[in-house]
Amino acid sequence: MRDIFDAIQKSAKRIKEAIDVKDIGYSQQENSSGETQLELDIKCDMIIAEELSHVASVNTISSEEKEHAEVLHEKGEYFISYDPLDGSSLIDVNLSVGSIFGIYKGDFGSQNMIASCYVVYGPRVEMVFAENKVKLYLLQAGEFEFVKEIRLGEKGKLMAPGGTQQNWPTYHKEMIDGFFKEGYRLRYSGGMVPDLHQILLKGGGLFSYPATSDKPEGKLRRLFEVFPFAFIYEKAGGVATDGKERVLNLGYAHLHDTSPCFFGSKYEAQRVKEVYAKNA
Ligand code: FBP
Repeated sequence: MRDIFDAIQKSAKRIKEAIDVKDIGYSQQENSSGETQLELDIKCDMIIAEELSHVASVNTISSEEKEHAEVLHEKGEYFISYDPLDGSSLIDVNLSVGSIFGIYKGDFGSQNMIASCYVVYGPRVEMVFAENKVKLYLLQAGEFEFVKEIRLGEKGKLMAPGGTQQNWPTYHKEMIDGFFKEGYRLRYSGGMVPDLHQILLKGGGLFSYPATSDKPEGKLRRLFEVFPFAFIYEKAGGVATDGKERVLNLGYAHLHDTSPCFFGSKYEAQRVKEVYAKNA
């Protein structure tokens, strides 16, 4: 695992350098979700694939930016899914973006997940790595230094409601409005990594990206985004659900499958489960 951790750190430093290079625009290619790829998406994908290719324990990798998985070392025991530059469309307005990694043993799948990690590229570069504990690292003078262990409170103050509101189910809108009536503060940038990082570091709240009329299976991808954050939120003492069941009990049929998702402290997640049990 140490060699994977080191490869992710090397990737993060190289991606930060790539982000700082100006004039990287849109390529003419599309990813598996039909989204036009930034040249930066492709470059960051290549950086991670290259760094992981040097790690003998990595059997197979799967990227949000590529249709198919890629076998690197047939004798390796770890399978790694990653979103190389989540929220990349925010680069041109200078908002924070991130890289997300899911680490699985023996094969992909929530039941095989043994660690997960994300890097947030903002005013500072920070990394959160979760195995049994959730640990925060800060990039300082070219090295990631351990800062602290992260734990969520039972209840928070922040609300990050994703998706287009006009396409939310009525009961979902009423639930979100109810939280705001309780005094929750809106914190949503459109970047999954910084939005979830903020809730983790500020002690709690709720991030939601529900099933909507335009995205009935949700938008966020199970292997590349939802499972890794579910693992981190649970290890930090929080909850990750699709509204009906635990995210880490979900399977997947195709690498790019999506899922509605809610990540938060226990108090907020309980409300989600109650509302969705009655309505969904
Ligand atoms: P990409 O992987 O294409 O960047 O999309 C993912 C994402 O940008 C997440 O980072 C974010 O949580 C979500 O989409 C925002 O979606 P919306 O703009 O529909 O709220």
